[in-house]
Order: sequence, then structure tokens, then C-alpha cells
Amino acid sequence: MKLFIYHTPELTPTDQAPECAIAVDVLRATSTMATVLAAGGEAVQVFSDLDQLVEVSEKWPPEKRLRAGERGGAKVAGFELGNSPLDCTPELVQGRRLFISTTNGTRALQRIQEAPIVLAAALINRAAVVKFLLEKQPETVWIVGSGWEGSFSLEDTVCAGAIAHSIWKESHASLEDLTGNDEVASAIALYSQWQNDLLGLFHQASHGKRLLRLECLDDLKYCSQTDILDILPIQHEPGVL
Ligand code: 3SL
Repeated sequence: MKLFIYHTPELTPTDQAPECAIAVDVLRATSTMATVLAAGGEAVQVFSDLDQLVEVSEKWPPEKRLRAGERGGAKVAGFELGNSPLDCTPELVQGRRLFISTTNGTRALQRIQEAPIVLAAALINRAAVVKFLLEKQPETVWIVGSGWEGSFSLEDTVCAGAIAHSIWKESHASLEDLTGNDEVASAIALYSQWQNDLLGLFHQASHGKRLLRLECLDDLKYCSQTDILDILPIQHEPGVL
């Protein structure tokens, strides 16, 4: 298995495709998706375009759907949910499909959706993703941070590093054998430095600060936990996990 980490979807090569591609948006889209599926959601369907989300979800029975929309960290008017994983309780999401559009996370998933295997990862479901990769042993794996409107996000890269670090330790492969690009070693170093204070790292991150201004400290606390959900968000058809 060769791991490649890309800090943003825009940095992924357009002339190559991996066997497995993983979207990471720790704050907060992929944390929310993992939470919904772990809480019994029927599926998560992602959209970059809000109008398209409304059009497709209209065809779904109202009692079987939930609409989640976020722009700039805030909830989109008229949708039941924004993008807080803490709102996704089993009572609310059980048996329902989440139709979701967010600023960066859903765009990252759409960018990689042609790969044979597509996953969504966050810190909270890191172990489930690593277990799958170690069992499946895909030849090439891209871990793609969602970033923020095309630029680097500290929290996505630390999560990519957490995944790479765990694969490295559990597979007993050499770092050299595992590493596909330089970003892998730097993401592992970032994770190694901050693994005991991921919430502290979020406080340093520009999107962490943005969410704190929106009074989302509890979301930061929740998303900074590792390996608390045994759930593998895996794409079944393009855009549907
Ligand atoms: O950019 C995104 O996709 C979101 O996860 C951002 S937010 O955390 O909901 O503000």
C-alpha cells in the first residue's frame, strides 16, 4: 500500500486515479457524516450545489429525509440542520437519508467520487478506516483534506497524519515503503506532535477559530476525539455513502 496525502482537493493529480480515495473534513463535514451513519442514518448523499440538493431530496418522502446545509460555518436557511454532528442524534436520524451540502467537505468528496473505493474519514472514526485499509490493502490510497476554499487546513492534515501513523505502526511496513509523497511524513510529524492535545491544535487552526467565533466549542471538543465511532462511511454509488 502506498499512501499519498493531499492538503486540498485542488492538489490531487488530474491524470491519475488511486484505488482508494479518502475525503477528510474533520471540522466538520466528515465528522457529521460518520456520526449520522453511526446513529442509524439510512445513507448520506452529498451535493456541492444547494439547488440540486433541494431538487433531488424533494423526490424523497419527507419523513425519510433530512436536509443539512452549511455555508461559511452557518446553517443554510430553510434546512433542518446545519453541519453540527451534535445535532445528529439517533432519535432524529434513524432510518433517514441525510442530504448534505457544505462549503468544502462535500466538494472534496465529489472531487474523488470516481475512485473505485471512496471513504469519508475523521478523527472520530479513524480506527475503522485504518482497519478497512489494513484488511483490503489497496495498492494506492489518497487521503484528501478538504481545506478551506482551496487553502490548507491544519485539522484535516493532522487527521491524515493520524491515519497514516496508525497504518505505519499497525502494518509494520517501513515509512519509506508506505510513503507516496512528502506530505505523508510531514502529516505524521504534525500528528505525533499534537496527538495528546488535538483540541489545542483546533484552537490554533483558522477554521477552529472561525467555529469558536460561531460558539461551536462543543463541536470542536467532539470532533477532536479519536476512534470513538466504529463506522466506515463508504461510497455505494457516486455521491452516496
Ligand atoms: O467546509 C465544510 O465543508 C464544513 O465542514 C465547514 S463547517 O465546519 O461546517 O463550518
